[in-house]
Amino acid sequence: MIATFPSLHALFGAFLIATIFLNTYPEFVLATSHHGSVTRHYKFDIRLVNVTRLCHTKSVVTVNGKFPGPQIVVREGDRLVVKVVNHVPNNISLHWHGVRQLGSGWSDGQSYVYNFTIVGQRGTLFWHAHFSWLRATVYGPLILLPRHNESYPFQKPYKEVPILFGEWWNADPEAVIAQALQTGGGPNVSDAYTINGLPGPLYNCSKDTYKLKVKPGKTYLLRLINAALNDELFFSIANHTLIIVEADASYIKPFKSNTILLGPGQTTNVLLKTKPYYPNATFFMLAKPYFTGQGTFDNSTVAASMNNESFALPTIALLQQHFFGKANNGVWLMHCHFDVHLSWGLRMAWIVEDGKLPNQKLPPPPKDLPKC
Ligand SMILES: [Cu+2]
Repeated sequence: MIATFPSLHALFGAFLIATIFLNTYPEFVLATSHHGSVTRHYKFDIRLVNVTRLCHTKSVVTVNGKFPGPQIVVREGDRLVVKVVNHVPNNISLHWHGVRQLGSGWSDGQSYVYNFTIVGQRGTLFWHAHFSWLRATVYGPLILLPRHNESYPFQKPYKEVPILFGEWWNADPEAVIAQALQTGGGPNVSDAYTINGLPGPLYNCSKDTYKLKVKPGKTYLLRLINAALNDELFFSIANHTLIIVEADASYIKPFKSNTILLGPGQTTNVLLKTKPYYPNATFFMLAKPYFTGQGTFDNSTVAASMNNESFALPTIALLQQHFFGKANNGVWLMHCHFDVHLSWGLRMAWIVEDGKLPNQKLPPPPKDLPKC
């Protein structure tokens, strides 16, 4: 829900909306500068916390007790060091979704100190748990600002606001997928979609709505992240047109749309221009799933797989050699970002071998890499 306030009240509202300051988060430990490039240190404690939605209270896995998780803010060219300490019984690993990880393939999907540099990317990405269905609650924004001396290739926004879409199960998502795998059927669908962790007013017994208070006649940059597990989502704001300026941490040629569709794992930046003067108006901000099938059990879907007999892993990475020529070697998991499909096995590994040039060789594993 979005509320437009006349300017007098707007000052108050401005304090309530999420804004981006680099040094104000408890999980942000310190930034050190070396030859102009900055290393930003974060500390992530994986903890169980009680969360109540739709009148159901349950213990959920979180980072630093937050649901959704804390946001990370870096600039292009920065090095990011995240120390992850796991205090819960579940295994966990974190995936830095969309980060190219050039030469830092070791820093993805392990549980230890992640250490990588943001190269040639700016925009919005996100991080999430990459173990079982834990990403239902373990996720947060990964905001890549342009370098210090660079500006956006579009109108400078008055404020920037992360908008995360998610799914809430009243039951434990780990139990939901465990039961589905046992029976062979589709997992129970979630009980609500959420915006910034809150289900909004359209669900039974829902007490929490995300409200973005805005000033009239200003331009806001909304950083949209579809962190839902199993659904493509349509998003729109009543009576407003969005200007899409970035997708998956790449600038794009801007275009206008009233509605956008985001698949799970996709991120995009949109500009929202608020109405000039609209006292006490509220506009709904809505996310709705794209849905064509019937029911959750479908044999042909269950059988879907990328590692069937018609496909064999190449021994050399032909695509890499032909099209990229960049050093991004290592072993990469490619998978559908619908978690239910991932659970059913829709995944494969890409092996990108070392090239001849020095920057095409994977460095040895860091000393602190956990042993199996
Ligand atoms: Cu992902």
